[in-house]
Amino acid sequence: MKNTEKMRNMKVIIASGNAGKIKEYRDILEPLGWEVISRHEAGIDADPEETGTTFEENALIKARAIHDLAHTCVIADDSGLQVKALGNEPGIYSARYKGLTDEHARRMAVLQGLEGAADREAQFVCCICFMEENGAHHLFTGIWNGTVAMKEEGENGFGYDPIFISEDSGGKTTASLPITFKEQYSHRAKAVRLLLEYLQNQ
Ligand code: ITT
Repeated sequence: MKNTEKMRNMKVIIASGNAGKIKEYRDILEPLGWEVISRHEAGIDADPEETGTTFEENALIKARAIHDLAHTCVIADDSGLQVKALGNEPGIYSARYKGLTDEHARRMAVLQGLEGAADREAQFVCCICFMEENGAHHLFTGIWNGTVAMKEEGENGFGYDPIFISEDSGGKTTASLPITFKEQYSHRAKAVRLLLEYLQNQ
């Protein structure tokens, strides 16, 4: 089978419990003909502990845990916001920053941490671990540079989108822009593009 044909018939489980991430993978991959199945839809309720110290390690942990149960192609995603003036925090702890369970509270913690800071530089990082049916894995990382806004703005997206202003957004927070903007420019879109390039060249 030709690669282009194979690429149109991919079936993959997204090893994530994050509805925002899963939606973004669907929005990018389904128009390409991929069958995108969430962990939940696959009937898997494993939520592996993220014991790694890097995005790459955690992405691999998540991919392997789901692959061990499903034995099929898996995409796992470890991602987060690194804020320079906060020593690159929240980073790999973005989903549990300061032990806070609420997304709004975590955004406020970042904004408070930056009170009075001149440097609001930040970047979103997304590491994808693509695990093949045979268990071989490949890592792809996308980075999206920007700054942290002075306050929350916008309703779209998830997580830190209401406080992230990417360098290519004309000064608007990601959450204020149409969803299609992220599909094209985000850290996740960049990592997916690297994955697609890899598959295309196999
Ligand atoms: P899974 O591990 O089940 O995939 P999670 O939300 O716990 O879900 P991570 O450990 O990778 O995933 O944490 C990622 C966090 O980083 C996420 O919860 C958001 O707070 C933030 N984040 C990542 N990508 C983001 C994006 O595109 N927009 C806004 N926030 C994002």
